[in-house]
Amino acid sequence: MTTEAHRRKALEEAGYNTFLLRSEDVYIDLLTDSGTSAMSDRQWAGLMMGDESYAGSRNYYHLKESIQKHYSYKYIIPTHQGRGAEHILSQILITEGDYLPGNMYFTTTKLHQELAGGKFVDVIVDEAHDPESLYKFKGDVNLNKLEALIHKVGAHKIPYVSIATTVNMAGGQPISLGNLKAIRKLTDKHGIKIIHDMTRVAENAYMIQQYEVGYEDKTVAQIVYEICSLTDGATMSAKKDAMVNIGGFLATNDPDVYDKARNLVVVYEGLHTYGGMAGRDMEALAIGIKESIQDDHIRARVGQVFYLGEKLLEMGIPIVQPIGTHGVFIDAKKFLSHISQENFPAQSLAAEIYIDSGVRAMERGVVSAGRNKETGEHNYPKLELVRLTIPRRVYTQAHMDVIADSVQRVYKNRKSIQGMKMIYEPEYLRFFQARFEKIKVTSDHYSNTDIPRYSEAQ
Ligand code: P61
Repeated sequence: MTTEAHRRKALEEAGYNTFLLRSEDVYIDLLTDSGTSAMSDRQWAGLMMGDESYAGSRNYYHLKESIQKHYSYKYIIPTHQGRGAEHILSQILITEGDYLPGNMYFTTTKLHQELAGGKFVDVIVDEAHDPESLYKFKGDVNLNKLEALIHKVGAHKIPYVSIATTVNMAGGQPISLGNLKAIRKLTDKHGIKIIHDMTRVAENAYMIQQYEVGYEDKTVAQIVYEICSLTDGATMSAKKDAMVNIGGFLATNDPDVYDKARNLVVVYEGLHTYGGMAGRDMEALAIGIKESIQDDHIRARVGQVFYLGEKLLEMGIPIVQPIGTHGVFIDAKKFLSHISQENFPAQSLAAEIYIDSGVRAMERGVVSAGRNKETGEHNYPKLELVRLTIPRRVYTQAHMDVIADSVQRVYKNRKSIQGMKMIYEPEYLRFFQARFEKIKVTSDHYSNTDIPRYSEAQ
């Protein structure tokens, strides 16, 4: 635990960017669920069975079997993490001038598509951009939008449709199997592939089991398998669902894509039987995959996120609904309605929560959305969110209570919170390293600045 004075100094030194804080200055770390989950006793035992041979490690074969058995894909290539797989796949499948429709953008996925010469097109349902819509499957694709794009640019300009399970930027929202089957039908008609960003597929499957008619008696493992079977290939950041600290892979059913990927991976990651991973990490991943699709595990995992979300809703805090599966996403536009989007409300809110309690959250709004490649202007997403991300098997319900109390305190004093200006902006994925300054109050814009902060009021 740190003092408020300590946190104020630490955050100022970090340029008001929670990515730039030292973890030692953080009390409860909700920056991400990526690589931050706790490995099980079995996974740790797996580390001890690491076969660190340069080529043909035993652990690679175990990982391959685990992916084939649980995820259905035929060919696999380990990579150091998700973006390593995105890079290789984008370089192979995309040519200059191609269009990549998807169920909302993800930062690294879109960047790799652009670096390969493609243009991302959002074809998600409109409900996904509305934090208050209670639609259960906000990860669904609007088939009319997809069909319109195919007619406009031609199927030959669309190498694949990107389907994420779940949709991170929409607030951890699932896609339904009914929708995925309809996408499969449409893409089959036009000879277009489906590439699956399967980073949180088990969480998505759990929501299907809970809400989609006809799946209530299926296991999460069965639903995961069915989702994967409907797609042609996948990129995976194994640091989420599969609960390893590092790792990922690229999977495909297409022998030609596999051949090219097997060759390209040796340029950027490592030999095709380890990609970017140590043997021991491949072993922990092979075991983590199996654990991640167990019903009891996933119910407890998503249940904890729901516990926090429901608590915040009871407190009247505006959050994205339905509650997501890997975190609770605060609607910063509504929370800080006096700060205009160009002054980064979500960035400002994440900073304020950290100062209040040492809870580290992440901005998912205009800073994350970057700039329009053609005009150079900021992209202004409809969703301006702060993500409270819950690592798996790490925190207790008591931690959730501490988090909710902190958000409530900040909410009570919200009118005193100021916006920010960006003073340093890196070229790629700017949110990771951008720096900010608080805006000096010069007008009556902040009408309630006389409300004392919680600590001052005490
Ligand atoms: C996260 F702020 N996610 O949620 P890699 N697809 C999807 C992801 O969620 C994902 C990757 C691909 C992170 C880490 C992170 O803008 C950010 O293993 C749905 O991280 O390379 C990663 O997988 C990429 C945080 C990534 C970000 C990008 O916290």
